[in-house]
Amino acid sequence: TRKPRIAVLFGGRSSEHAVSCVTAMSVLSVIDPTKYDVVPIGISKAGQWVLAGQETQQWRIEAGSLPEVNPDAQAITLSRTVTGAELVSNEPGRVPELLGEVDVVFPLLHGPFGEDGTIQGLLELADTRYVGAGVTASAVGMDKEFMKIVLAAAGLNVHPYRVIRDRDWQQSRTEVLRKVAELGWPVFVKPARAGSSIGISKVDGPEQLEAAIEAAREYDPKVMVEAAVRGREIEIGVLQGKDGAGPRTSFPGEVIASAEHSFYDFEAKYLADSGTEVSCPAELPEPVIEQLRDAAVKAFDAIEAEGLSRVDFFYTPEGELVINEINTMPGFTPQSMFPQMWAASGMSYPELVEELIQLALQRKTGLR
Ligand code: G1L
Repeated sequence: TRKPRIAVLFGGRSSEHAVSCVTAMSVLSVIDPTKYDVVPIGISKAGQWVLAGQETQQWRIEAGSLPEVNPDAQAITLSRTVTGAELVSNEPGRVPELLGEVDVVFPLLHGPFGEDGTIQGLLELADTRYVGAGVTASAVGMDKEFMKIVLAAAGLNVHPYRVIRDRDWQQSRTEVLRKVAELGWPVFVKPARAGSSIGISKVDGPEQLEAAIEAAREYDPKVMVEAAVRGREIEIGVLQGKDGAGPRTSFPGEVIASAEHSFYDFEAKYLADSGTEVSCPAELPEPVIEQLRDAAVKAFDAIEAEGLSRVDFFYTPEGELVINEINTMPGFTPQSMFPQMWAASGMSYPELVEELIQLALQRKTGLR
């Protein structure tokens, strides 16, 4: 019997192309080659699919720096161009053909065309198993408005927000600004559907608001404005249960931001040694940990997530838990919060990757 073939899909037409490349390198380095055939498939920034080749030496990057990305390269560029890469296709028509030969896909793609359910839809159509959330959960997890609606409907404590749609911004700006001001200050202004922390600003008063909305609109015509919550940032990892059992939770971790970062930003989130610390298990009273685990499982089930999710909370000085978001595609290098929390809970990075592959292999394809 042949070994299961695992395709790692990375790169992609997103602002997090480089982060995805780094993550793929980490994942590829821990997949057991005696157990699986590994097929690294890169997607260039221009959207070309590229078979990246097996020589993992080429995947090494200089410590602490992001790989260079050549926007119009035929291949994905890491520290240098991946040589020997074969251009798979420019035409969507050949993509399912390629995927048909694969047992499980690791879709390490973020943002529009990756985390939003589109890749998952392509994989569903190709009857190909994959790691992580399905179409609906990916789409809901990507859209901060629908995420909040679903989480609130599940009885979770969501903090106040306003959504600014393109038409409202074009036609009733004064009204929009007035509604946002009702939230009080400061507020966080974010693109509603950009995966990372890109396009986000903290706004301390009305005079900075329009500029912040325009900045977010660079990434998405739909903008989410959230009331700031004072409190500790506590996150928790959720893994789908085995053999139909309920979801499992890690110990909660605490994000401790350094002085250089006004909040948990892009750099702090994805790069090692950039001034953010993870403390896991977070120092919290036992009943609060229980509440967190319970709320995280509720969130996971509410969006019908599969595989894995990181659920982020604020723990206020009054002892209240507010859910900030559920992320179906969390940062996933060994230094990222999600793997760190599982490591502190007794599951190493290689074990975590193996667990996700096993969960994906057990999935049904086709109608379900
Ligand atoms: F495949 C998984 F496991 F579902 C998965 C997919 C994507 C886990 C984590 C991620 N994360 C990312 O792709 C990223 C946050 C590195 C963006 Cl590129």
